[in-house]
Amino acid sequence: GSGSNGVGVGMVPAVSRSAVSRGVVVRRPGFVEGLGEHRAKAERMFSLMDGFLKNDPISLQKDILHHVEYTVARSRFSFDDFEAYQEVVIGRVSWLRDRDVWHIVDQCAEALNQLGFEFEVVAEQEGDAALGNGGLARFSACQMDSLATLDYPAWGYGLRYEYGLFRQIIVDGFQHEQPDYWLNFGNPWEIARIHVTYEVKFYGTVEEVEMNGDKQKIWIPGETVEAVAYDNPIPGYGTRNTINLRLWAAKPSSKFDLEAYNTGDYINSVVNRQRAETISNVLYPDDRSHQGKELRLKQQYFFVSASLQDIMRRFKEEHTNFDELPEKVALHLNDTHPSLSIAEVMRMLVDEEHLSWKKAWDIVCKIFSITTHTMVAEGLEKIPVDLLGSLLPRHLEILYEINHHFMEELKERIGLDYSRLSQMSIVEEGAVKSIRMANLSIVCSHTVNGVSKLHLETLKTKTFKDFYGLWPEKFQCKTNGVTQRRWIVVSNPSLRDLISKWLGTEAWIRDADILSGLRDHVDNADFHLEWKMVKKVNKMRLAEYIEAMSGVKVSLDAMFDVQVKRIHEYKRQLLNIFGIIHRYNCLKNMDKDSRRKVVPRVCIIGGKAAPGYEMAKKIIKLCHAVAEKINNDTDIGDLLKLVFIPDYNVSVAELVIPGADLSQHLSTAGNEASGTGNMKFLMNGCLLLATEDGSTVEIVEEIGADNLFLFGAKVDEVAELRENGVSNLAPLQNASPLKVPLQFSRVLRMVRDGYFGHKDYFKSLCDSVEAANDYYLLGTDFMSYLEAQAAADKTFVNQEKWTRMSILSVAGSWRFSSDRTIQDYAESTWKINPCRCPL
Ligand code: GPU
Repeated sequence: GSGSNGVGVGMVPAVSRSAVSRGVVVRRPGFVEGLGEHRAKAERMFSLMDGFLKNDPISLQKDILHHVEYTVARSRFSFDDFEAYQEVVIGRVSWLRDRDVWHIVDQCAEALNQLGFEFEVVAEQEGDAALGNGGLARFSACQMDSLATLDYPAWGYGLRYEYGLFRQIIVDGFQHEQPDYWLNFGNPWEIARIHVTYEVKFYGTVEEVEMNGDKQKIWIPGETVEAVAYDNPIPGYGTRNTINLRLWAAKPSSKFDLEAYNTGDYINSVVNRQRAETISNVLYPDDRSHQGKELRLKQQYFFVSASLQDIMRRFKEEHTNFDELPEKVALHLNDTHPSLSIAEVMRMLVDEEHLSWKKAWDIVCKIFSITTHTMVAEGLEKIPVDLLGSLLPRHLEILYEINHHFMEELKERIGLDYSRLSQMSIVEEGAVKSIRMANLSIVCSHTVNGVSKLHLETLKTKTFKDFYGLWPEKFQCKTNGVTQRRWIVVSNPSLRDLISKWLGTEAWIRDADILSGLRDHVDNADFHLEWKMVKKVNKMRLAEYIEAMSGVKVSLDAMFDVQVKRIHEYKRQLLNIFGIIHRYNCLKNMDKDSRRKVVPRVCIIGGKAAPGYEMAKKIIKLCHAVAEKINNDTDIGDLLKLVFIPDYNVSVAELVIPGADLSQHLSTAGNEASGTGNMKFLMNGCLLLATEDGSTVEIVEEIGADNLFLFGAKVDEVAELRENGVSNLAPLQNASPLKVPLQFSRVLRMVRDGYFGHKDYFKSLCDSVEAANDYYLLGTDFMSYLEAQAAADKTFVNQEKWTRMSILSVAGSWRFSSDRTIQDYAESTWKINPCRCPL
């Protein structure tokens, strides 16, 4: 389901179009340092490759035909587009041979066209690798792209899920989930490293043994599975640097358990062994909070254990002294999901390498850093002690010991303040005793990063206030970013060409700062004309897709208004839908003359709901119910359309984002840690209608408040508004003395009374925003929201002003390139330098 992604898609690895989750691990200082012999060999190979492996169309054709004949033996059979796609990838972009993959796109296109294939069609054969849920995972993919392009010697690690994020299908307006068996026809990008395998152990007991006169704990595990490495190349742009995303698949251990096979129950033994594979089978589809599930914990440890064995093996190949570990290895935890790594490295150093606890702890504290991606404390990961103790008994002991030392240190620093001690403890007492993974990570990491200024401020003053008091220097801000290679170059080729033409260079593709140069042309009439043409082309592409998906014909003169992201109450898709119902009411009450002045709108909503998240699923159904009413009202015609785009994923995003005029980011202030969708729309010249939340605050800093449409309560007003329904801070611009404006009550009543059908089904949804329960302040923010919408309408009529704002948005997006984010991480968190490969 890659949609029509335009030129270029096929040559970019699946993984960089994907959403990958989990940790990013960085190795310093990298590449071939200290490997004189290897370096000489590599250089010789590179120079031979330059001679043999040419990238002209004829050589490429030879390659493709070679593979058709000798790899898949298909020359005598039908050889279709999908196979052509696979062959091009396997034959040409295998990463050991690639040099600057991005620059052979045109040659590949020509080679394929001469063989009778259409390049665009071949490129579309590639589907998404949906190895993550939402913003967190896609941010990892952008980071990998930037790490490669900026020549950093980094490795990414994750799980090779056989089932990625579910496919969303809509039946009668309800979401249904279907498995995404994405590896069905193989994945030509990956290289199975069948010899890179590690044993990962679970369960069992801990025993104390005598060793050289000392007592030593050892773990006698009860179950062993094998982790097999699958490598996915991430080529940088304009560089030979290709980094590796190593994904682990679980396989039954190759060791035979003689006992099991001798009991005579051969069939069952085999079946049981096979169960090991389930560990990496499926991605958990809720994009936060999956607490207390054994399989989830197994996945986390499987991932952590295999990755750390791999990292330690590489370290030990060249070094014998663990004092050097912090010089050579930096481990970055992408949220707390891989934070068992801390206990695992301690176990490796103390139990296996026989370092003293103190020495091991000193080393561990120098290699870990973490980024947290959530605002709300309730979202922080906890692991029940019972579960952990049964699956990883030795790790639980280690965690208790880490906590013991930490508590001793803390008592010395803050005294016997028991309430504070218990809040900061890594172990949470209570009904379900559990391990607080965030506290563990903060204690052990040398740096704790927030993903926007606002997020960091919340971490410092609320979520981790006590830790900030203890270690203020640990807390840093690394505002998120997105890669312009994916979000402009690949997904918006018309804009790419226009930008390059007016800047007179393609250098912005590697150096986003240059984009700010667009400001020089902001008043040029010719530029405006071409700018509007590009948007039109992208809107046509999107309109065709909408018609194909939903049967709804939309007018290109309408404002395309988009909200696409995971469905969450805090992201307030419901506010959007209520706004649409209000707009519908207004239209219905207008006379013909007034209607003529209305700006037509196409409202587009897309996003997946976690399968068990009921409110989110009801929001999807409500969207369809409202769409049915509005879209079939002949009275309304083109003035208002509502479409839900099913199965929102990266491929769909590549189509939708360039085609949007306006995009909505409606989270109640203080809830979205950063947000990255806002940056993608910004890069595509789409105006934002947004609350002052997460990274939007910094977008405002960069482009100015008059170049987007802001609304809603500010972060420091939210608590008071929740309490009392009023704010005693600077009076809200549009504050209404009533907590709930009439317009809001009217819309709510319509839904309650069954105007859109399904009265009973929507009841709990309505209850959740009723004045007494309205935790996310939909009622409070409603008038302000409508005013921002009205401002957007008014501006859209003035196309010159709109185009100016659009240009200034793209110009200001330079600051939200993930290249800037990664450079900041490299310099101030990981302390690594680029290692440019010989060209
Ligand atoms: N995010 Br924690 C997710 O998508 N899923 C999660 O489980 C967690 C965070 C997002 C944040 O919601 C978003 O604000 C942020 O931009 C993104 O991570 C990357 O930092």
